[in-house]
Amino acid sequence: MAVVYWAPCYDTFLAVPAVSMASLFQDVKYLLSETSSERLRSSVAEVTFVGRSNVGKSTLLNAICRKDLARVSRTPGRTRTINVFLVGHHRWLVDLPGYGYAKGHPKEREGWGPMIENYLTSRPTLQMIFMLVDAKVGPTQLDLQMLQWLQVKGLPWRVVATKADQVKSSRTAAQRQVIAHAVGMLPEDLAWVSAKEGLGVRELRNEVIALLETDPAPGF
Ligand SMILES: Nc1nc2c(ncn2[C@@H]2O[C@H](COP(=O)(O)OP(=O)(O)O)[C@@H](O)[C@H]2O)c(=O)[nH]1
Ligand SMILES: [Mg+2]
Repeated sequence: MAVVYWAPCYDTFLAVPAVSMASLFQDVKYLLSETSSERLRSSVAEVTFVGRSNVGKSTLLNAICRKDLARVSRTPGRTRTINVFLVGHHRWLVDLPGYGYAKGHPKEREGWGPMIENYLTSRPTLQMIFMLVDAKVGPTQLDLQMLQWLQVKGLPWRVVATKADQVKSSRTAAQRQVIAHAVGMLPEDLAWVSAKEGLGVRELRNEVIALLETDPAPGF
């Protein structure tokens, strides 16, 4: 439940969350790594990031959190697990393994699908799946397959185009349009970010904060 404060200078009640997510976001901590979503406990709210390997996920997560979280997820064994970062009280940022990486290891790749799919379909408090695609390359076949799967499952998603600094400014509008069209979004709804140059990072951070500010379910 949000705590409702009476603000005398306003002519209405203001619902102010009991915790200030914006301030908690300054102290994001690594919480745990799991291979099975069944062993994950409940959260109040969580958002997750998916994308193919090398799309810039770790770099973007670091930029959003203003912290070197990637160091943790790069330690051996953790690149293929569900990595949970604690943003606030039972509020999570969830880093999923990159897909389409182990070209030569089909057996390993087989295992990632179910891990990712089970996680994505078993979290009632999952507020948003940020699906990262490379701004210059555009969505790959695998990206489009994942997106289609998210839509079939009725899961909340939003496409984030990464490494936008690699697209010439004269090409930006056209490339944005191409990607948006490919993923079935309006160009203005496509998040356009460059972790390297900081473009769009603050907006994305604010979006994550707003998503995680959800009130806990009764009895949580
Ligand atoms: N130019 C550019 N390169 C980036 C950006 N973000 C990440 N990279 C580079 O892309 C490569 C893969 O990034 P990483 O975050 O490890 O990708 P991940 O495998 O998806 O976690 C690295 O060499 C990064 O330096 C960006 O915004 N701009
Ligand atoms: Mg990574």
